[in-house]
Amino acid sequence: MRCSGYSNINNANYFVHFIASIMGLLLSKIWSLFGNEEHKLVLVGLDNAGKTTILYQLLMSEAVHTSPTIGSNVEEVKWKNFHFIMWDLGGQESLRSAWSTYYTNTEFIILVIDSTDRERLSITKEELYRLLAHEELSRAALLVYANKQDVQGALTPTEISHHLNLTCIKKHKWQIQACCALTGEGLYQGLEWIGSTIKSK
Ligand SMILES: Nc1nc2c(ncn2[C@@H]2O[C@H](COP(=O)(O)OP(=O)(O)OP(=O)(O)O)[C@@H](O)[C@H]2O)c(=O)[nH]1
Ligand SMILES: [Mg+2]
Repeated sequence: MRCSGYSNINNANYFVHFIASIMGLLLSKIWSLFGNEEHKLVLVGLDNAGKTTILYQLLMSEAVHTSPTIGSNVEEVKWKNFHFIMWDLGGQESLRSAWSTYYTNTEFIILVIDSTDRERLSITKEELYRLLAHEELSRAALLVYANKQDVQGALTPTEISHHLNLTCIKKHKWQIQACCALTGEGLYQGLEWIGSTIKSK
């Protein structure tokens, strides 16, 4: 009799824990639907790719005058129900070794590419695979912006995808999006993909 009483208490405990975890899940889903959850994104890419231009285009809907970033810029971007914390990292060679200090809790890597910079695509590729191998980015998804599509002769997303071997990336969700940071064209399609990736989690 005592044994069965003990097991009833145990069952009741399990039930309470089960209900509590379901409630927790529901609350976190509702919390994220109302845009209260922050999502950390890092913008990486070689110098002159257009990262800072993209960040301020998303923030202010205009093309700002930029100078090369030394260190980083960080801004909160609210879009639809999403609340993004966007870190824009300086892309000069001497600054790239510091990128990894920004990776903790990153949900999305945004790799910005100057689609006219054919010569340095192999360097971008090296940097891409180095960051994808980083432990702190093992769960991050990758959005590639093929920027500067307004310039004649710019590589297409398909060509860039081919050069970077994107189809070989299996451990990370990824997407490539053509864009022009000066006009903002294509930037929001990229955010749409990020939004749908968040919702599918
Ligand atoms: N034509 C064209 N120029 C662009 C575009 N996006 C950025 N630029 C220009 O490219 C130059 C570099 O842009 P930035 O945003 O400063 O580049 P960045 O990636 O932040 O560079 P670092 O801070 O050095 O890493 C600037 O002169 C921008 O105006 C674009 O879509 N089209
Ligand atoms: Mg910059």
